[in-house]
Amino acid sequence: MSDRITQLRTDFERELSAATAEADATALRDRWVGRKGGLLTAEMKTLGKLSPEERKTTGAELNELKNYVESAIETLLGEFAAKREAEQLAKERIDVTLPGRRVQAGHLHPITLLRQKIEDIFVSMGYEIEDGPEIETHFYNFEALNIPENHPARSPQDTFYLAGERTTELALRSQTSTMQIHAMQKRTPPLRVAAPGRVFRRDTPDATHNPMFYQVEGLLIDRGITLGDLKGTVEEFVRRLFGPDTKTRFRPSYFPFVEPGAEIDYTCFKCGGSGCRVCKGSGWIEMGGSGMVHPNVLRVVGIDPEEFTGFAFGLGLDRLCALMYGLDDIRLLYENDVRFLEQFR
Ligand code: FA5
Repeated sequence: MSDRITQLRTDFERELSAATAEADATALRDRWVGRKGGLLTAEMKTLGKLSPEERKTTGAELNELKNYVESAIETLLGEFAAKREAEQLAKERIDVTLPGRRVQAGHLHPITLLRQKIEDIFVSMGYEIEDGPEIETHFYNFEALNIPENHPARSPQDTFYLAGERTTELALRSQTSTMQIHAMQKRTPPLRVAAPGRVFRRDTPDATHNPMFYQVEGLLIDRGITLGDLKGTVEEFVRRLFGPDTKTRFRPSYFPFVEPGAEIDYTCFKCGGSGCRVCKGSGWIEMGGSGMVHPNVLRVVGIDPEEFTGFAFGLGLDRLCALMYGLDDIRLLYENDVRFLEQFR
């Protein structure tokens, strides 16, 4: 073998062992066997200058070297490609034995849980559950409920009017008592209806007040209904909701749509009756209003007050919820703090 070819081979092998990256291998290929400017390609071109005898042996040796160079570079490129593929696979590897990530499922709001419980109690006592509008006309908000023109409840300081003006016909209902009218318009007595829903008032928020809160209205109309039936029903309702130990009391009060009227209190959810900041020292918390349906209200919906009497009551759900879950502030219910809500899962 000619010295020249031996030298070329040695040079190539040194460069080959120095190639540590895929780019080195491709550069090596261009440098040695590239179609343009490849070292061996150029060497081939010099064969023409040799004698026919020399050309034969040197040509064969050169060819052999070229094949060797090509296959060595091919092998090296193959090794780099395999390495690249293995790295990619390692990156994409999934450990199927790892524990899964738990998807957090939603759950019902405490007010909804209480509402469902209350609906169940009313249904078991023979009441139909009814839903109604949150935006009402003057007729349902005031007139039909026997609320006189100059009553404070009509004032924009208490009621949210839709255009912010008292003269507007439409307002957000400030009590579920509007549902008494809807219920009686749809049915003929005897009837029993319970209507839970949202109500709105311009109240300053504190531990027992929120501008948006929930009430449930109960209404029963039949022949010969008395105040005793009202008391018995409310007491039974509270016992079924909170157990036999919860005490209620009735205080005479005025609501234009009942006569007589009474406020219903129950033992304070915070102190249990001894007196605290939440119940302002009295030991009692106001749960709702009640009374015997006013004859004027019955007449508005075409029921003869000489033949039928009935009672109605409206309870605040937020305060019932506070009692049930031992909350010391009803505003917690509307802050949407997940740490609070998660406890009702
Ligand atoms: C009424 O709303 C009458 N409609 C109740 C009624 C119905 C009387 C049927 C007669 C016959 P009152 O304004 O007192 O009554 O409200 C009833 C209850 O709602 C209150 O006892 C209280 O538990 C709750 N409540 C009132 N204002 C708020 C408020 N801002 N935030 C949370 N709860 C409230």
